[in-house]
Amino acid sequence: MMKPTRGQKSKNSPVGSQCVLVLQGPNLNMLGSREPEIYGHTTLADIHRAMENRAKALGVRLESYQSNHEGELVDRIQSALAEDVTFIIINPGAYSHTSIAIPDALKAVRIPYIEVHLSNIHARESFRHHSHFSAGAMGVVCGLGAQGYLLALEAILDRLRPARP
Ligand code: CA2
Repeated sequence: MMKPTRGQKSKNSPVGSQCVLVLQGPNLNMLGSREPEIYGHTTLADIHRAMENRAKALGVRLESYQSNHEGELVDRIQSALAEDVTFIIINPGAYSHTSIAIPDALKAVRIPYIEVHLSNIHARESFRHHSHFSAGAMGVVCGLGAQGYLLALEAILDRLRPARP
């Protein structure tokens, strides 16, 4: 039998033992207080609360982490290995367009991730059109505001549900 790769637990793993890590990049701590015309009025705490409620209802653990520093995000991804994180949801913020170290860490730990952007990066300045995270992502959600995080979580929860006999 093939061993499941990291992040893809065997069909027999109980849903309740699984953990989703939500990573937020630089400046996203200001969400809801600045530039609401681009990023909306919802705060990071609101987003995490809504995600936590949804995950809890299905017995899935959710961990959230925001940092303004590239190395700290790399460290957090590396720590996820020891914590048996099953999936990652990440909005890398401006690091989407500049970082090699963070996507390298995601590749190294082999934990599947979904990339989320509040705004439609393709409808903005050309330097935002390319993300170093997209090619390695399970999926990308962009332009749907705070709802994007919940949609990403829903896709993950769907994949965690035990297969029907
Ligand atoms: O649309 C997104 O989610 C972005 O990842 C947000 C980044 C931006 O650099 C990316 O191109 C697209 C910026 C995050 C800044 O967040 C703020 C939130 C509130 C007020 C000011 C900045």
